[in-house]
Amino acid sequence: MSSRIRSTAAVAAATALAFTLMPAGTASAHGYISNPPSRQAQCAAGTVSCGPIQWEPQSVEGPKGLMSCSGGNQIFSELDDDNYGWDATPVGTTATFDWNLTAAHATAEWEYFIDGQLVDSVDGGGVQPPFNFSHDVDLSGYSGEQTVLARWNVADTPNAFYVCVDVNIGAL
Ligand SMILES: [Cu+2]
Repeated sequence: MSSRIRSTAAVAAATALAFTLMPAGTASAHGYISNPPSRQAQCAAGTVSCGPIQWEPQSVEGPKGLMSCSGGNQIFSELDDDNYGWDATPVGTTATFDWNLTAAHATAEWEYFIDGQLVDSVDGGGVQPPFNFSHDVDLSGYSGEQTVLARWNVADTPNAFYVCVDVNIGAL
């Protein structure tokens, strides 16, 4: 076997291993909140100028349990910057969050936080959600400009998807 063929075989083996390590059915297929426009939705719409997140707003995936808008992904680090120029969408004391999925992962639950405090939790029942759905979240304990951190906890992987949405509560 020539060394060239050997190295090709090694690359093929490494590629096969990488795919084995990925959760089933991933690639770049997941989901995010499209409205009110989340930080990654604003990147995708060109409302603000962003790095690679503009091409894949659905891909903010990280280990469960983080409280970070980027899900710990350094390549999406602008999502963690509260002073990046995000639009804060006026909402009432209840806001409707519209999710847009590109893969309907079986879901443990969705969680909504403000300032690290759990505001609402929606049970996913461990089943696949529809590709588009909405949650009405009671924000009446808060007012003014706030950042809502949503976590979508996948039922059958160790991971979650992270979405931050800037809102102006009570302004609508
Ligand atoms: Cu996915």
